[in-house]
Amino acid sequence: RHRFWETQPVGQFKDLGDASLPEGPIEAPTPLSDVKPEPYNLPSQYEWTTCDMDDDQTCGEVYSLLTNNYVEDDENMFRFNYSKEFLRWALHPPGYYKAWHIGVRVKASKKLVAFITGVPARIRVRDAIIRMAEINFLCVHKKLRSKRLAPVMIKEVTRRVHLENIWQAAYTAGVILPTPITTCRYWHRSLNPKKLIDVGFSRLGARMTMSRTIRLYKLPESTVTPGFRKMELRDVPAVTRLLRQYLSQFVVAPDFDESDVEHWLLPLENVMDSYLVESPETHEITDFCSFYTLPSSILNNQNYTVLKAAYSYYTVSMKTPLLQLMNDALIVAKQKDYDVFNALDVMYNESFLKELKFGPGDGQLHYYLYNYRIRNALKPSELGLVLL
Ligand code: NHW
Ligand code: EN5
Repeated sequence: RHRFWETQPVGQFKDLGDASLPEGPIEAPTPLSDVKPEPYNLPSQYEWTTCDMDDDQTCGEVYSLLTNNYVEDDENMFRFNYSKEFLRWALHPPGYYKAWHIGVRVKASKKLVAFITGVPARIRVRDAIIRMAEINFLCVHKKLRSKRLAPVMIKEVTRRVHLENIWQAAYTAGVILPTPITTCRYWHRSLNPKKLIDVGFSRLGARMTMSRTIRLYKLPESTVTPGFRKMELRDVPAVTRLLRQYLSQFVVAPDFDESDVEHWLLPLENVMDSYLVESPETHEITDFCSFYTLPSSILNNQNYTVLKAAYSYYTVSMKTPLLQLMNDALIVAKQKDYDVFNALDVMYNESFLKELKFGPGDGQLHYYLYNYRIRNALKPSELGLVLL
C-alpha cells in the first residue's frame, strides 16, 4: 500500500499494538563514512539546488513555489501563503544547516519546481532528549505530481541530515502515513465572521442571522489581565524557565534553551506574536502566550484574496487562568485585524476551545517521528510540540 514508506524506518501499520517491539530508535546510526556521499539521482531533466534563504531572489522563488503549490484544504478553497519573512525566520533557527534547504530545478530553465527543508531541534520523548530534524515545506509543483519525486526528496534530506550525525526527525502532515504518534484536530475561532462566511471558510449556523453571529463572536476592545504585555529580549531567561518547566509535563516536547526561545518566541512583525503576564506587584513573569501568522490565499473569490489567520503556538498558564489568557490572545489578534484564530487540541487547549467559541475544523494534523518508535499512540493532550 505504501511502496515508499514500507521501506523506511518508521512505525508500520502491521506492527501497531505489537507489545514486543521496544520503544526508541528503529535503526542504529551507521558510521558517517557509510552515509552515501553524493546526492540521490533525479530524473535527468532536473537538478538539485541548495536554497540560500538570505538571498532575496532565491527566497522569492521559494515563496512563489509555495504560494502556488503548497497545502490546500480538502475542497481546494484555501492555500497556505507563508510570507517570505516567515520562511526566512522558520529556516534560520540556532545551528541551522543551509544544506538542509533543498530545492529541485529544471536544468534547462532553472525554474524551481520542488522543495523540502529540515531544521535542527532537540526533542524530548519521555526522558530521552534526542537531536532531530524538523522536516517541513515539502512541495512538488502541481504539474509534476505523482511522479514519485517526493520519495527522492525525502531520501535526499534524510541523507543530508545523516551527514550531520542526526538520525531522527519529526514532521506533521494532513495525510495519514505510517504511522502517526498522535492525530490532532484543528479548531477555529471566528474573529471576522462576516468575511469568513463570505469566503466560504465558515457557514451561518442554523437559526442564526448575520447580526446575531457578529454579536456572538464580539470581543472586548482591550485585554483584561493586569500586567499583560508584549514579550521583550530581556524576558528571554524568565520565559525560558517558565516554558521548560511547563513543557516537562508532556510526553513529546521541544527542549528549548535560551537561544531557542530568543529565536522562536521573541515577537517578529507579521510572523510571531508573544505576550506575557508580569505581576504588577512582584514583577515575576507568571504566564505566556504566543501565536504565529500564516495567511491563506482565498482561491476563486471576487471580493477577497487573503485570509489572515493566527495559529496558537506555545502557551504557559501558571497564575492567570488559561481561559482568560487565551481570551486576551483573541483580543490582541482581533485588534491586529486577524480574521480567524486557529488552535490544535494539543497540551491543555481542550480546556478552553469550546468555552471560547472555537469550532472544530474539517482538517486534521497527524504527527510523526522518523526512526523512533513509540509504543502506543499518544493523546493530543500528551503532546507539547507545535510545528509551523
Ligand atoms: S506536510 C505538507 C506536505 N506538502 C503538501 O501537502 C503540499 C502539496 N502537495 C505536494 O506538494 C508538511 C505533493 O503532493 C507532495 C507529494 C510533495 C506532498 N509527507 O512524489 P509522489 C511537511 O512538509 C508520499 C510524507 O508521487 P506527490 C512534512 C506518499 O504517501 N510523504 O507524490 C513533510 C507516497 O508514498 P507511498 C508523503 O503527490 C514530511 C509518495 O509520497 C506526503 O507528487 C516528509 C508519493 O510520492 C507527505 N506530506 O508529492 C517526510 N505526501 O509510500 C520526512 C505524500 O505511500 C521524513 N507522501 O507510496 C523524515 C526525513 C528526515 C529523516 C532524518 C533522519
Ligand atoms: C504542516 N505544518 O484542511 C502543515 N485546514 O480545519 C501541513 N478548514 O482551515 C498539514 N474545506 O474547517 C496541514 N472551517 C493540514 C491542514 C490543511 C488545511 C486544512 C482546515 C483545518 C481548515 C476550515 C475551512 C474549510 C473550507 C472547506 C474549516 C470551519 C470553521 C468554523 C468556524 C465557526 C465555528 C465552526 C468551525
